[in-house]
Amino acid sequence: MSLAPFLEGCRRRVDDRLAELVPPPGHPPGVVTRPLHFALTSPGKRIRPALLFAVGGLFKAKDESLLDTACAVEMIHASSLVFDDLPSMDAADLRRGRPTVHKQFGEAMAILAGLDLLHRAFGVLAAEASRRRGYPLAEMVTLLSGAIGVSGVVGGQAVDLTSEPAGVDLATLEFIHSHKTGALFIAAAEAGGLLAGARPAERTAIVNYAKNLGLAFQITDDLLDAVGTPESTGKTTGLDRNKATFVSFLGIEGARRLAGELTGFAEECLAPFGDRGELLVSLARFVRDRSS
Ligand code: GRG
Repeated sequence: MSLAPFLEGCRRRVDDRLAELVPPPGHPPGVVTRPLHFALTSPGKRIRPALLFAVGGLFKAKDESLLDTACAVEMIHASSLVFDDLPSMDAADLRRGRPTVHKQFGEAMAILAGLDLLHRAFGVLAAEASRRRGYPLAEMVTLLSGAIGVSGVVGGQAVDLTSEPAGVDLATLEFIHSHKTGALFIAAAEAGGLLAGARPAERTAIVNYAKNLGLAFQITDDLLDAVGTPESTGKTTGLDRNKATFVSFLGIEGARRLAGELTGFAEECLAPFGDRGELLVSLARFVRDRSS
């Protein structure tokens, strides 16, 4: 299958299911269900669920066996965006072409909605395990909670927020990005492999692919912050102006080159899968070339 219809199909399936997994916006207490609904159902790319589907599909898992886990990953991602946009973090006003959750609903309700989403994700996994015999709940919770915590997204974000730009070297920058962004890409890919029963060597290849992909994704994010506009990206741009980024280290062309190299490495990790890896190759190229 070519990438565009695959991404569109994933997005549609995930959007439909996400809307079922949260209470409708009018559900009491509306003060928090409205921001919760808004944060989750606003139009994101759903690339982490797509990665999970693509990896699961590589090992012949059926889409319906992947869907709720993919939605849980998207809930974790959506909660991280709500927190990231807060005044104490990135202080962003625009996300997915709309005002950020705290701008629209206030900081306290944004925090509460983010907390609901984060915990709801694990409730979704538990519900899935009670429906599906053999669902690897313990491994999945270990995988996703590890990706979120201090050894993953939270750790990367903490170093990012507390580092003085002048004191950040390339190794620190790679640490920040591979944790705050890469960890959830890796977990999404591993979750697909786990659900599909991939063998250990296959899972290692997939993790190496996702490491390169996640880092490339953050570099293209840095590029979009530097050269994109709020209209083209749907979010506040220029937020990184006083931060150390791959663009500030390498310049626009250098950052583009590095994103290209990393997606090339990601593709090399797929060699053991031959033609079956084509969709994941296309996904890597999409990440390299994306404009939003
Ligand atoms: C609750 C997991 C969790 C963490 C709390 C706030 C925080 C600690 C970490 C911030 C992590 C973060 C938001 C990193 C940036 C990742 C990134 C490049 C986001 C943009 O992702 P896209 O482009 O967004 O996939 P859409 O809108 O398409 O979903």
